[in-house]
Amino acid sequence: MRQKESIESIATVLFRAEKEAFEVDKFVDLYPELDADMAYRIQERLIALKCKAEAAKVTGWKLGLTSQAKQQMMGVHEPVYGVLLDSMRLSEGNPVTLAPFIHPKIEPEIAFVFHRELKGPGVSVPEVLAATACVMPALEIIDSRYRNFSFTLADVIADNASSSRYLLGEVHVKPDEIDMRLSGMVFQKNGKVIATSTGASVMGHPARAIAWMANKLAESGQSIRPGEIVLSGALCEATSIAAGDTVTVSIDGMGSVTVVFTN
Ligand code: OOG
Ligand code: MG
Repeated sequence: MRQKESIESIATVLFRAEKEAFEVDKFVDLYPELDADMAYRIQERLIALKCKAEAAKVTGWKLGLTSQAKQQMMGVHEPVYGVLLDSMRLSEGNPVTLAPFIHPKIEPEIAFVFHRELKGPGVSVPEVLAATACVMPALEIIDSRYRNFSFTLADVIADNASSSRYLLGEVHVKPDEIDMRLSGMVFQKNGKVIATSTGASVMGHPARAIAWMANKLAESGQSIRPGEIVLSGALCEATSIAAGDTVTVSIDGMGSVTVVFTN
């Protein structure tokens, strides 16, 4: 009983923190029973609250902390997943106001779109690739609701893996047209290269992150459904953003995506 109440109150605080753009302290200190399983239940409640308030629909999933760079930066040792809603998607070409965010950062990812259901357990990399309609470069804006982006694995899961917004590139590549491990990535802010990486930085192959998630989702009877979008997790560390910044990710064979930020 107490756990159900804790789930409800943590989900409500995280929902309000995003809506009203305030920071909260991580919850593990207050709720010692908060583990990854409980955190995914909080995430489900949080998504239900957001869907209701924003009349939003689930459009896919995001992976987080799938590269060593990100795991080290955040001090965790395994990936996490979160839910994507239609209300989180931005389109390229429109300047993005920083007004709704707390302390946003941006990171380059590879997005997968599925034409077939992917249901674990036992999903492998070739199965992920066979179920993939296309891949494209993506930029994810993350905005942890926790003070200074300071959280444990359970905290970040509860907070829907710091999700905020995302943009997709327009070039759609079939997965058998490229070797995604070798896809070179250039991440630029205001014309300057701030990081370079390759697809292999995501768990050796971005599709391995997707397989991990499909198998993890199976534990709660869920799957990746046809038409859904999945973000692979960042290929390098996230960078902070300020008004006036222009950020671009370019990936070999996949084109690029650019976003401009305003006040
Ligand atoms: C957690 C979200 C991580 C990624 O791509 O690794 C994430 C965070 O860093 O706040 O979205
Ligand atoms: Mg991300």
